[in-house]
Amino acid sequence: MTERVTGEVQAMAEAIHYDVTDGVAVLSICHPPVNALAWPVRDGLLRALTQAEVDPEVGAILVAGEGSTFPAGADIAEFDAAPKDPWVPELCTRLENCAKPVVAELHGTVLGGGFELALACHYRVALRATRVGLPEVKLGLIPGAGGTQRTPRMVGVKVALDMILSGRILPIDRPPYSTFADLLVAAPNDLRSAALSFCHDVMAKGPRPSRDRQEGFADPVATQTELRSRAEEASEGPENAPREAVAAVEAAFLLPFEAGCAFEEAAFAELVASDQSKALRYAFFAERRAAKVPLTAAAPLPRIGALAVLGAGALASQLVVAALDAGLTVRWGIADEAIRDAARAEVEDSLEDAVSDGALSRDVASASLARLTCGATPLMIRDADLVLDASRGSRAETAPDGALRATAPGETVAGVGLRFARPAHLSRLVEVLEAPQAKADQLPLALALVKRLGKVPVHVRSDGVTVGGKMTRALHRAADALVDLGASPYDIDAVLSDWGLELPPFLQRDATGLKGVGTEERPGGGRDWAAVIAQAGRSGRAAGRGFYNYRGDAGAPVADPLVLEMIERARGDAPGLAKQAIVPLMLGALANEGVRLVDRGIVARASDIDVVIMLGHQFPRWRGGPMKAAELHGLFRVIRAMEAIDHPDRAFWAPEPWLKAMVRDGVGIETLSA
Ligand code: T1G
Repeated sequence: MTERVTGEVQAMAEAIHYDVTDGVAVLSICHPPVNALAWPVRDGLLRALTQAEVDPEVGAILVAGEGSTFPAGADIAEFDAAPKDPWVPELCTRLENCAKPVVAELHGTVLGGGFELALACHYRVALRATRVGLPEVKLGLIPGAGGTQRTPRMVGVKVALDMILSGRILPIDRPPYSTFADLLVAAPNDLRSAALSFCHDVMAKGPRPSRDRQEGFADPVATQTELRSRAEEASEGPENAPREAVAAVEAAFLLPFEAGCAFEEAAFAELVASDQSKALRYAFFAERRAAKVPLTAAAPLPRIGALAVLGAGALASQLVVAALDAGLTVRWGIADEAIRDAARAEVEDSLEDAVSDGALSRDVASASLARLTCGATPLMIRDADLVLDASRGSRAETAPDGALRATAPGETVAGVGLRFARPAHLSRLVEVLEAPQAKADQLPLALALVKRLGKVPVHVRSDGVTVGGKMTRALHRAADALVDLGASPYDIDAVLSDWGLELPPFLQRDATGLKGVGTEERPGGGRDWAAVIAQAGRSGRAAGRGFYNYRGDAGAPVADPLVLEMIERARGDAPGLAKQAIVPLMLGALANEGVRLVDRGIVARASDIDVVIMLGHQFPRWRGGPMKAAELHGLFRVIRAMEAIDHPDRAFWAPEPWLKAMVRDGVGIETLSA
């Protein structure tokens, strides 16, 4: 008769269920939605482990996750507070030092600290569909619970650094990641019985600490070569975590395990306190906040299986690819048969390119194409769950009532419009524009479609002008004002490019084109320098010269002394502007504009603005977006910089009351919501 002792270990947090079956103590983690290793889980696990170690009935220990996944990592929200013992590394050490064999039962997405916990267990039994990864670098961190030490010992520095530097989520049932599993189980219903049976098999064998494994270091010469090249690569980028990750993995190769862990711990402590990691952790939650479908959804959201896309232009074609990538069935409505065939061929080519690049497997590409039907619009609409109209101008298709509109720049929406950042099949951002007269059920439907496409929706109360457009105009207005004050456009671009802007304002305006940007005099005062330059027949990059000259085939931008002369002539005397004022003034102007957008209820919260600018306007994610960057730079410094300049456009540069209130109250950008 199987002796079953079931119950909560005394004073153990609710997060761990403890059950002994046939001599195996099963420690089940229950902390939805992803079993993040929050303090209750860590505390409960430690207590349960202690209980299992002393229980004479127990010959082996099984650690498992309830619900959708084994732990998907440490609790990211906890990093902004002082660590609360036991911390994840301590837990890993306790698991690895356990005198009884410890087995991890893996399913779902086993990431970060969850993966490190699994490696600290002596053995791993995994569902074939399990995916693993070390995504800490996406948070400006490195694995901080032994991941940089145990992983290379098992799979070598190349695979370990591929995992750590890419942060990718990987299939455990494929080499080399299958090295992490001692047993792979195909059917979910068989996982527990297989894991329990494996526990019995290893009871006699005893523990096998991962830290004692050395197969990953079998070729020291190749290891050293790999480490050197990775160190060079990592030194080039602006982010610190990749550099620290390479150094920590090198420590694993050169130092004893404990010393390597101490190195990792010190590097982790420095990174977790850094502005880069604060910005990246903020970005993680900001995207999820933006994507929440409002609870006011009148009717339950429909299952979106078949999507009709109308139109034959580039956007429609990109939307078709995005929908196919998301696993949807696509019914592509194009009236003209010749255009239809050409459009389908274009999508086939796009998928073929993805297969050639290794981005898609042949099977996936074929399965996607099998889900694509092209035809006359009325026919394509008939069996679709939802219609997305991306048709344009003369080729506008007859969209049915209730169709969602994929809008183009400059287009005004009557109900709800989806403004996809381009290229729509690659970019993750969609600004969901809700005009005042939109019907109640359109917004939740639009948000649900964007999420179903695997993209990040940001809800914007506007009938056409996007948050991206408003913030870009604010950046240009600020950049022009700095030129009014005596700065050169080339210095402004250089300073902002060094700060991290991939496309600084004057290069950006050349790329977009300078024609028809408006009058030279700005309404609030100061000049629109793009209009001044355009007046001189310099219309931008496409014409070979704008603020810059564009040389050679690559069109490399080169500063032009004639432009500086033109500016000096038009500007006359100017007070002059120190280069170190450029960043705080740029951040001040953007933060001011962001506060106005929240104040007017155009967006629900400041972090939505950061999501738009990071995902759709090449703002460095490790800066967290303009609002977070202003906070990290120091709102007081930003406000002082704005108050210190004497520019005629006073309304634009006067610090918004909310910004001042945040400084006064010592609160962060996350608190800024409509
Ligand atoms: N911590 C806290 N909350 C988390 C979380 C985490 N690690 N992961 C997810 N959530 C929340 C998320 O905010 C959302 O909350 C809900 O769970 C569903 O998430 C020590 C230092 C696992 C692939 O980086 O990649 O371990 O909005 O919408 O699309 O070395 O979540 O419902 O309130 O994303 O199904 C490393 C991050 C941490 C994994 C699931 N781990 N998470 O995707 O759901 S650092 C990660 C994900 C670390 C160690 C280091 C994804 C997912 P809400 P979701 P999903």
